[in-house]
Amino acid sequence: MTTALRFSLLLLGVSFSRGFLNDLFDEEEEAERVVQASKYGSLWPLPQKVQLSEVSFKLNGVSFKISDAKESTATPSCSLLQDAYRRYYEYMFGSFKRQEGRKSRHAGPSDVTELQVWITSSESDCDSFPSVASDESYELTVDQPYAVLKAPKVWGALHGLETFSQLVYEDENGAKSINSTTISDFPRFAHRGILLDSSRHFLPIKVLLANLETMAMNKFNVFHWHIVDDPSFPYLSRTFPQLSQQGAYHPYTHVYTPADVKMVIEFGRLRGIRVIPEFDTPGHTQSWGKGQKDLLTPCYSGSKPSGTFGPVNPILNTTYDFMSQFFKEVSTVFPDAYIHLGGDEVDFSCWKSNPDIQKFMEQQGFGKDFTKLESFYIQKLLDIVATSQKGYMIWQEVFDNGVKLKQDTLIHVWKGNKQQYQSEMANITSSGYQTLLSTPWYLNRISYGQDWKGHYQADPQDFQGTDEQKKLVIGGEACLWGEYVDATNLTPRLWPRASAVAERLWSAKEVTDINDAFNRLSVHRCRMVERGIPAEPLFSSYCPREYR
Ligand code: CP6
Repeated sequence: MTTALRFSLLLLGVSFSRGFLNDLFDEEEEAERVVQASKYGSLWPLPQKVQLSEVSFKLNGVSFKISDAKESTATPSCSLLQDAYRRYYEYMFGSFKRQEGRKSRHAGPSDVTELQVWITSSESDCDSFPSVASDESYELTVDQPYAVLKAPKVWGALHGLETFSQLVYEDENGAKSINSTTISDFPRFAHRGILLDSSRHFLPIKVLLANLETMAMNKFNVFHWHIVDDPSFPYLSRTFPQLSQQGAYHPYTHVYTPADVKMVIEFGRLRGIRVIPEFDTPGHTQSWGKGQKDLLTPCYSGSKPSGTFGPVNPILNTTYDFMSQFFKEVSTVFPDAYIHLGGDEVDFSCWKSNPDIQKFMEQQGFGKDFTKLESFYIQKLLDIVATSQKGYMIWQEVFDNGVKLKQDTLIHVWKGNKQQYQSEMANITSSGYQTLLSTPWYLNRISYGQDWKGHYQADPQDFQGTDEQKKLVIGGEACLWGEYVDATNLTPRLWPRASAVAERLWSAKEVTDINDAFNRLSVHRCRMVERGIPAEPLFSSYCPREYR
């Protein structure tokens, strides 16, 4: 049988079960080779509880409405919801509108004519920022004449709209259809993030927004913005404009102005996505030194300064004055309750070479242990940031070095092989700290073949520990470090590989069937393509509407 035939069957979506297909085609083919219909259609990430029926309804693009339910606590002035209704209407009927054949059709008795969105909690959160504690749950009932989407808060409604749009398919005549369905859904983990690095290469706002849009399609809820690093400093600081004037790749074209940053934050908020900036110190700060005199440690060659600079200079009061002012600004520009403070990969060789640092080490009784100096710096930085009422995230080294941390500190695991990251997660949680995993999800690393399967199989709670410890794992992040990534290749490198991480972090722990995942993800990827996102293919196949 031809791939084309299989695919047209696939497009019939949820109305065909696996059993039906197997009866028709007696030989079971390998999932790597041919896309087959999943009984869950193209739902991605898979909701917690799904009841699908074979009863199908038509949707009429002319008359179909998404509207607030009468009882909803969200008002018509909630532009977050109104914008989302418009977006999802466009995704469901946008390309359909331009096709012929449905103009003459009037709503029939078998139509779903409306999706009613019912916010049930007294506070809809319409004008709030999402947080780690936000309720993202929703319940969706598709029936005729109405489908009903119930959610305590707008955040669940956003996810439910995405799910509803994923249930829509075209029948054999190209008519938009949806099956009678009941879904009850909520995330397994509260923190589901993507890290993008805008320092190795400047990432235009357009690319950042397209990524946020795609994150929403995959129910990700945190954009970890690794905004500055050694190579460039594109963040335009109002307090210290010389940082980007001197440290950006270009002082006007390769910077994020306050207006740009605001736009990214609001675009994310409207999709239920938090924006957590990372200002990584004391290492990874070469670009900071260009616009801020005396911030970095002068390295020595013998008894003379060599002209090069190392990590932030931890022995000067001016360093901490600068950090106080800088993070005061950052904590007002970014509304999220958390800031990522980095603290990874500090190279001690420059500190070792500097006689003033050597003297300071002696005075403090640090001996030759430079992790003590690093901890001294981080300790002071954490105290500074804590005064601005923010929580902090830090890379695992800070914990490894024994820095005293506030109990609500989030420790981000990024290093090592599987065994190493598992024992790190066990250590962190047995000390009572919350943690996040990234080690298995370095999507900047590429290899030939279907590496999404490895990403899909990693589980952040897979380590030795009590239930109490497992509860301290609040999620994970897929990372796309920027050394080899700019606007030309970011989207296909990230998607749909990050989608594998999305399902691991959203769906129930038991959702591990790799063949079913392949079938659903293949169609989900085609949906992203149809929505204008150049997501790369999983394997040989084609999409009903190819990327143009
Ligand atoms: N930049 C910063 C990086 C990395 C880290 N921090 C990194 C390390 C190893 C790999 C990829 C990225 N480029 N600031 C580590 C958290 Cl494989």
